[in-house]
Amino acid sequence: MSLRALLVAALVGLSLSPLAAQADASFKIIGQNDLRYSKEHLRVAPGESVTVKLVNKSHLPASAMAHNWVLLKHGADADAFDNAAQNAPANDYFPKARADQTIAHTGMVAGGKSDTVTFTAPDKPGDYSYICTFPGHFAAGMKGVLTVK
Ligand SMILES: [Cu+2]
Repeated sequence: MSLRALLVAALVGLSLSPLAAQADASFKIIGQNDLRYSKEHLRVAPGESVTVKLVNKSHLPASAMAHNWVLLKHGADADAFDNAAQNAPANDYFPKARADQTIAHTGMVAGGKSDTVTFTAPDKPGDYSYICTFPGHFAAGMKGVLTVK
């Protein structure tokens, strides 16, 4: 290999490595009939661009088994949020009045469908809860934790 080729190789390596370090975090989460997310723990870096794709693999009708993915801010009361969600069936069980307590959320996803949301991870390290607000799902354990570290 010539010196020139070595230099080119080194420059290509230098330009690619920062891109690799900045790669977005991307997660695919599946919901079915068992009222659990397939991933109950996600880990991301502070300020990182995060993409979550929620896939509903249930074969039941949407009125019986739909799912969403709602990421709450640190310190938000998940029980109170879920209670408010139950009073918002016309808005796909997403309580607009409490939108300021969320970081990101998908829409309500019917069986066989998916929805994807992209957001910026919080700068503050810590654990952030995510929940499904379809009636009864959070109470049954459809929840998880996104750790920023
Ligand atoms: Cu659900």
